[in-house]
Amino acid sequence: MEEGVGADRLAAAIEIARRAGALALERFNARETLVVEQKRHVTDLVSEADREVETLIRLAVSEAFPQDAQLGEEHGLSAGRSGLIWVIDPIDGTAPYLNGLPGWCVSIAVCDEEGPVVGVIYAPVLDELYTASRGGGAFLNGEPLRALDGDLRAGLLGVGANDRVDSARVGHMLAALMDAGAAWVRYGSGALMLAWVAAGRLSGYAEPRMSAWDCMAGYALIIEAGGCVRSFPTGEGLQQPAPVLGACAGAYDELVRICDFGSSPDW
Ligand code: 2AM
Ligand code: CA
Repeated sequence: MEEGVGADRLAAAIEIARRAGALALERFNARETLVVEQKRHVTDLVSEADREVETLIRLAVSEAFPQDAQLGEEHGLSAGRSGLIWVIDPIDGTAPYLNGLPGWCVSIAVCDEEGPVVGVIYAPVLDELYTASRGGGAFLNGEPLRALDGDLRAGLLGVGANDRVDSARVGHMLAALMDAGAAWVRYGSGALMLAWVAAGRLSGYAEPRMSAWDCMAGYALIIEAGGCVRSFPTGEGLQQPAPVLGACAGAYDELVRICDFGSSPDW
């Protein structure tokens, strides 16, 4: 990658995430007027707002970086030729969003073959803007972030699970975490909970099956805040769901063992 590519994309991603967040917030404040579709489950929803916000983001990216590929939750893949791909979740935490809860965000990452180059997460209701670029550090509203210094029990642990994963296995994972003394919480937006790992608010975050748009921006933040992440497939693999695990360095290995994602292809 040529020098300065990340800096351009970071500045653009911040500006675009703020505009996308403002539109999402406007729709959130009038959410009773939104047309909502249930995809598979009461936690798997999509609204006009998700589609409209992703369209705003994609048009802005196409205008600024027409050579870059894009992959978004609602509008899929569009090819590029720069080796960089924008990975977009217009609203992560659609279920909290549509139920009037504050825990949702816009998540935008730019990735290359090695993983995330840039990550931006904007939570409009909380007025929190998380930003990171490879080698450039992670920040919350401009203040530097560090992951927790401690083990799994040094703070709360974020967890997530959706209706596509085996409920009995989720039960076993939660039981094993409790037996290990972990105090788990679920907030409904995987991206935002990954940002909270970077911010030292959570010791880690584990979810058996997530998509790239749910986790790549959060991963950029955790890596830059000194934490560890389970690598997500790149290239074609970016389009398939995979287990997600991000944690402070002192909790990571224990979480890998307890969650056992590596040997569980049937999650
Ligand atoms: P979303 O709100 O963008 O759909 C919560 O556990 C996390 O799982 C959120 O990041 C949520 O993202 C995601 N999620 C919800 N349903 C999902 C599904 N069926 N497959 C993959 N991820 C899902
Ligand atoms: Ca979404």
